Amino acid sequence: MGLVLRPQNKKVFLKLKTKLYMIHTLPALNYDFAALEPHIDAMTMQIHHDRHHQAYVDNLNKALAGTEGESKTLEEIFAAMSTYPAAVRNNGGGHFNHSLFWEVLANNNSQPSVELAAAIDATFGSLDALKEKMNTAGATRFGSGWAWLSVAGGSLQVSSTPNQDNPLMDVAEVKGMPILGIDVWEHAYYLKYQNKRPDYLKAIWNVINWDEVSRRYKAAL
Ligand code: MN3
Repeated sequence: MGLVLRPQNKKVFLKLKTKLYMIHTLPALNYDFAALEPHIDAMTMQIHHDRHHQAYVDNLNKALAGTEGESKTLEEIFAAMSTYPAAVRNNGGGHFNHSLFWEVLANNNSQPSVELAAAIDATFGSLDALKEKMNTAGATRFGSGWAWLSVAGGSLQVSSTPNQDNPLMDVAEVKGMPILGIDVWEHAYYLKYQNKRPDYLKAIWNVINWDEVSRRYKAAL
């Protein structure tokens, strides 16, 4: 009998511990769900934030419960990503990537800072050339993933990652500090754009928060 009861007691203990150590939480949006209309529709924003992002947060907390990863920041986890289970990679990436995504979007008609604009011109030729390069990276990512603008060694670079990977992970082909990420999962655009990912990628440039991307660029140098 004792052998039967002991695992049950342990299960209760772990459940309590899980509740105590749940550290990751869903960040609130800085704007209304409809703020990015007509380029990104309100229902997509609501489902994307309240359901998809919430699920990444919940599943990350579950995956980390009772492990040493509970005491680590996401950046620390990403640096040793290859040593963690897939659930931490997928949901930790999902939480981080979406937290960044919401902040680099806004309907504020912003432009890159003088410094960022100069770096974009020097690296890609022009802002339009950067947009084209990011759109190609996003459009050619098979299945689900992200297109990234990141900084490494003071230089700008464009890349894409599968699933919820990002350039901070040790498993990324192109590593760096992400300053702009574009979600190319179907859940990011399907209600309005259906299968037309390139149309979504074209439209999203109308709602990029260049003030935030410029701030992140400065911080990443
Ligand atoms: Mn998403």
